[in-house]
Amino acid sequence: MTRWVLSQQQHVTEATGDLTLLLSAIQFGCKFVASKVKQAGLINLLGLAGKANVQGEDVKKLDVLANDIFRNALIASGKACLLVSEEDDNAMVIKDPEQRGKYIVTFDPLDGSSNIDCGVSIGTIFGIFKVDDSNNPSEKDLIRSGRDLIAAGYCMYGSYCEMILSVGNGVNGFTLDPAIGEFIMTHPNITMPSRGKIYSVNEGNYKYFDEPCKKYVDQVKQKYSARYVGSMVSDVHRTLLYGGIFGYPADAKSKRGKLRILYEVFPMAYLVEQAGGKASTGTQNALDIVPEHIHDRSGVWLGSKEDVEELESFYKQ
Ligand code: P6P
Repeated sequence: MTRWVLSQQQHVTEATGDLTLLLSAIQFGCKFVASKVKQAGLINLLGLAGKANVQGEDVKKLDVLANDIFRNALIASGKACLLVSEEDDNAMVIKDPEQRGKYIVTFDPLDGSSNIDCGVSIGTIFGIFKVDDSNNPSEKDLIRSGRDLIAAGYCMYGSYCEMILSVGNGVNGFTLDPAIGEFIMTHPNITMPSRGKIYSVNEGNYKYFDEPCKKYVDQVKQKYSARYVGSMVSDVHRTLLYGGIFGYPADAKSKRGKLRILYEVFPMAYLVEQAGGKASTGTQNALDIVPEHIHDRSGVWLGSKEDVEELESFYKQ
């Protein structure tokens, strides 16, 4: 993966190598977390950390460890100036000017953590923005649309550990070879089919869905299979590779949706669009959303272009 990132850097005349080093730090964090996820049951890392996060969700021990790992790796890279983590109430400005770079990293260090204790796949999701003035970064630098992303990716800790990454010209997948501790390219140039045969949504929330959503689900279940892991990284990874549609719509229970814009919706929408798919709230392209706060949420449907456009047609009607 490092060799591939370096090859991409060579295409960019004004490249300084900063993004390469930042991605190297993220790679390191993913390798470290992958190792701890595998050992969690053996070294007493399962279970609750005994606190709630800004989302009011129970924090698992692995959530805390993963957050510390990525925060330390990103600070040590010297290429970030502002960090936004699902686990931290406020954005973190890199204090030492000597350690400050020109990138903002938004990340969910361990998404799907409600699945940790039962061994279901979980993952890290990240997005990378550039700032104009890295001397005075603030949360205001994040009140911008997902169109400003310069890179995004996720790492899925599943039956195999896979890093999916885009730096703006397509999507590539890299599988961790634990024997050598390197991510090896196994899924070059991932391109989604224009339509799939799987729909993925938590139908336990059906009674809360709005009418267009209910009509879409009633229709799509007549022709597609249902798959829902309940871990966004796993559901998106399957959708990216197999096609189809994944959704976590805003509904009467979650009026702004459940997924967070900056470090779940934007990175996944960016990746899906880079792979030829689409991401939408139902009425707006997900990448065009502009959050008001760093932990703002949004409803989202993403996947094969024709499947998402079919969903959107129910809102148009
Ligand atoms: P529900 C995991 O907690 C998460 O944030 C995403 O990974 C996942 O897509 C969603 O919530 C699942 O939510 O309400 O279906 O359990």
